[in-house]
Amino acid sequence: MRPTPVVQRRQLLTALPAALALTGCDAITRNPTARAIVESGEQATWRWQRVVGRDGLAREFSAADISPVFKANGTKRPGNPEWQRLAAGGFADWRLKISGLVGRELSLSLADLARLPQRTQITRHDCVEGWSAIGQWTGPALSQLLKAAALRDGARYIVFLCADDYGAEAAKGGLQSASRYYESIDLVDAFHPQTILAHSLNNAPIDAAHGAPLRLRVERQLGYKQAKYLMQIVVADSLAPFGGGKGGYWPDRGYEWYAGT
Ligand SMILES: Nc1nc2c(c(=O)[nH]1)N[C@H]1C(S)=C(S)[C@@H](COP(=O)(O)O)O[C@H]1N2
Ligand SMILES: [Mo]
Repeated sequence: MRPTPVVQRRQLLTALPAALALTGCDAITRNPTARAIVESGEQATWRWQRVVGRDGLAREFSAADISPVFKANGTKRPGNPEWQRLAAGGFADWRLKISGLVGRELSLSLADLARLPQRTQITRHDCVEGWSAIGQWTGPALSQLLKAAALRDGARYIVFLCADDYGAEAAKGGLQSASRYYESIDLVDAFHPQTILAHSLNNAPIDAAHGAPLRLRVERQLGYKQAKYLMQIVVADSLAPFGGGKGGYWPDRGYEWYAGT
């Protein structure tokens, strides 16, 4: 097997934010097949970024526009014991896992996420139930994390698995039970500059009602895409294996998967 040119490896490694806790990194960089996959994944990332450059931004507002009260909707406090245990510990033990079609699986604490470059944006959240609210969200761009995880060829969707079983439906347990909230977006939205994983709302850590400790903000889409209580991100080539196969809790129940505003 031809060794990877040193310069290529260096580029790959310097592209990784130093703050990220890596799992299985050594094993992957030592394995020539895995290494080739990682490198082709970077090219896929690059191609997508070129596409994203043409896309517009959602409107951003000024501090004076921030709603005095940001309504909470859907789950306001997940009932499952794992989330409650994590919340009781101030989310010190919470980790965001990134897995699936990646060259490197990641497991990130809130401190890891806070050490990355942050984006703050004041945007309007529109719920299909007929209310809107303007809030200021802060967190790292999703694109940074996906670059660090190194998407593999075939990656088409980013799937967000949440901690809550929705509403009155019986909790059957497990991140992929039918009652579990989840959402997904394509790579264009995933690499969009306003797509962030927010840990703060209006300069304070997100509270239980609004999705503690971390939620998706994908600003060109409607409220139900803004997945709260994130636990795991899966990079996938198909939505079929998740939930009812339509890419989200509400899309499985008839809502549009692409909920552009
Ligand atoms: N995990 C999870 N995410 C969710 C929901 C939910 O019930 N659970 N509700 C969705 C809907 S319909 C809306 S309008 C927004 C509400 O976010 P908010 O509570 O911060 O206003 O979150 C979305 N994301
Ligand atoms: Mo909503």
